[in-house]
Amino acid sequence: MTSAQGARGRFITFEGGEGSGKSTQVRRLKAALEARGIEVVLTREPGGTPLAEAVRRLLKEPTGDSPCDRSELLLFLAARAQLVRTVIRPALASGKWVVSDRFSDSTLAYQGYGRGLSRAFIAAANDFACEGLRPDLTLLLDVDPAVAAARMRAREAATHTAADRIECAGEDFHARLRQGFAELAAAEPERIRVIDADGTEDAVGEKVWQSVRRAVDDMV
Ligand code: T5A
Repeated sequence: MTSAQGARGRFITFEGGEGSGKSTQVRRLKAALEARGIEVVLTREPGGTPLAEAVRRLLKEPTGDSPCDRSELLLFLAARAQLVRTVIRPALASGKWVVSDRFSDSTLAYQGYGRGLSRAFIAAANDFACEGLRPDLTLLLDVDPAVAAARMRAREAATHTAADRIECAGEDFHARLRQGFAELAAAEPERIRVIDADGTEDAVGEKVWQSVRRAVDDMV
């Protein structure tokens, strides 16, 4: 594992489609790392700063003016630039580990493979927004779409919420996303580890921990 551009902390991201269990595993990993004496900062995308949380609301809640694909891309990038500059880089520089629920691979998957915008442009724009920062390790939670859909329906029923604009994008869109994530992982197998996330929370958590453990052993 290479370090995040000279920073002492480590930067781990979770990626995957909706309902793959990222938020659940992010919380579990934080607890596991803290139990080993590692200070952890959790972030989520879009969000994680007041400005980025405001952008999240623009992207996820109805405004009466649905963003066009290019506008959507630029909003995700604006939120990321703020998060990297004000939260992630300072945390890494002070030796903390940062665990993020989504990061730049989501933009390549959703706005690139999903919406069909230029992936070369997105890669360059990601680099600009992140000032060159890249994750040390990315856990890609891959789940059967039917399993993910069942989890989302169960959550919506339990919390009396409805699917948001992007979650409603349709089966073709979500099939392109899954394929896109798989291609990103194949292109960078050292950084992106694919985790079969169809199992129970405990079973997935164990696979995540096995992927992270080597990095922890190197650090503590
Ligand atoms: N987006 C984001 C882009 O289009 N471009 C970008 O650049 C970025 C950064 C973000 C949206 O923005 C898009 C992607 C998204 O559409 P969000 O609300 O943050 O929106 O959505 P997600 O990141 O997809 O988060 P979700 O909460 O929808 O999915 P998670 O985090 O993968 O799943 P989680 O952990 O919340 O679990 C979902 C449900 O399943 C249960 C949980 O208890 C929960 O109820 N669950 C399990 N059940 C059984 N077995 C397991 N192993 C389970 N794991 C979790």
